Amino acid sequence: MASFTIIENFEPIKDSKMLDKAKSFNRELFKKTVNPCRIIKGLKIDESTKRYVPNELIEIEKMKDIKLQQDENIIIDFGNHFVGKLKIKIAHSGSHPDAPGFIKLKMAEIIDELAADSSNYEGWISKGWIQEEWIHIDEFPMEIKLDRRYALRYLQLDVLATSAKYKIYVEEVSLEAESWIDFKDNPQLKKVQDKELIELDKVGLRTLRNSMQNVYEDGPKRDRRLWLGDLRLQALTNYYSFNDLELVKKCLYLFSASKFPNKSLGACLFVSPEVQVDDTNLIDYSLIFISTVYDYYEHTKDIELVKEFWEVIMDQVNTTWEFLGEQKMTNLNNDTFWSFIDWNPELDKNAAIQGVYITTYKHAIYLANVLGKNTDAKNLEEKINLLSEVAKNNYWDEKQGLFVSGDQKQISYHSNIWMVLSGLFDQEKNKKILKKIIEVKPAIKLKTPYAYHYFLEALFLNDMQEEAVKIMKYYWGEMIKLGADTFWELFDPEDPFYSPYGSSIVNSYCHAWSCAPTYFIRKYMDK
Ligand code: RAM
Repeated sequence: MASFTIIENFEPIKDSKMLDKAKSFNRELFKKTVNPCRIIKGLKIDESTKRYVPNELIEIEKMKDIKLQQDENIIIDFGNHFVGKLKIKIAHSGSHPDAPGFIKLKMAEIIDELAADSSNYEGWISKGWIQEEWIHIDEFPMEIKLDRRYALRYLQLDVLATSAKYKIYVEEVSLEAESWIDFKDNPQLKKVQDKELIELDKVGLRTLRNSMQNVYEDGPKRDRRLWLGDLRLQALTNYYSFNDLELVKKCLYLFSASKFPNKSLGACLFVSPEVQVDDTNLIDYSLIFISTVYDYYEHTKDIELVKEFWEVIMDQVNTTWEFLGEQKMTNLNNDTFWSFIDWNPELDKNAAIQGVYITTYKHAIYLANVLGKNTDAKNLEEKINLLSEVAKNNYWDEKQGLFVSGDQKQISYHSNIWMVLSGLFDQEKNKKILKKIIEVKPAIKLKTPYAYHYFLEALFLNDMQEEAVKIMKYYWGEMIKLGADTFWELFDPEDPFYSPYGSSIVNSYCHAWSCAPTYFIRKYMDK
């Protein structure tokens, strides 16, 4: 099911002061030249995982010996996931070329993307995200410097045309990797000895670095832009690893620089050629802005920053409050894209959203008290009391000992996780709920590392570290077993090719909302 919004004649409010502040953080990205490490000849299916794996590996020194004729290809492996610009020198062997060469380049984060045929793509998000280029070569050798930045580990070159008189080969190839973070900056774990956890942390860290570009991108292959829900989790992980405060501030200012006409913050933002909020508003993402400022304050105790954003925070409180109407709860289905929570079309989101309201409004109260905004704090407290009352009366099912959502009284992980996070009940009861949900294994599953992040948070906050580590190893660990160099946007261990977009070829395989292991390991276990 397609999930997008189009608003006709959309006219965002611009805030030039916020924009100038955001711009003051602009800086050059760090660069590093990466050379390939091996050649892959052909792919085959691994029967146990149903995923593609290399058929044969060839040393990189032999790259120039591989002369390709029409309909042949070469796969170049850079050994790990990088984000940057490619340089390729293509030469010929044989007679003087009597016709242009015609090649296709395919850039892939994981091997399976190479095997997918983009001409069969029928998903509902744009085909433009598939990383491919078609190039004519009129004169050999030709040095190709791709302008477009790509996210890749693998580069496949298909020869679409030569002539009977000559063959094509790759003489040189390299990648200029880019990141907001210096490539030398590699924060190490101090205490953790468990090898699986060390590996999870490493992959999480790489995921974060590769998506830290001119903004916190959700994924450097797709959507290559700033999303609010993603930003919060990236910033949190960053505090415990690279600890770069500038990019977080830059992104907070950017979101505040272009808003919806009612002052609500958009779910995501374009920064180029000009900063403009997208015409998508997700109620949970607007609310999560509050928590992103709260987290920043908790980490830095920078009261000045809270002051600067207080008005924006209260705008989010007011617009989201209006959204609730008389009942002080939502009652919406998934026919429109009004909230996110997770990429699970079966999910009834209403209970979970109520949990997001209470959680984030509590963060707002905390900040109101920090600033001494007593009237705002009192006002927020009244709202929270009402929301909590409504939550208990409408979503709590005493008999089952779980929260349920919607007319069908749906049981999901999501409703229970968010209600636990909202602190409606005490820790003892929260533990019971979390244990029960693990035992019940609801049919409505978590489909993204984003949703899993909040599951881990609920477990860690309620003193259930053992269960959290088990889940971390099961979920993120399984991605590593399947060959992940960076963590993926979407993953269901029981349905590993899951995609809400109509095809997993457009899934992002370096998606920074999935760095949870790095955050939780460093925050709770590496002390
Ligand atoms: C997708 C992206 C992004 C997320 C939104 C809701 O487009 O994966 O990360 O925040 O969905």
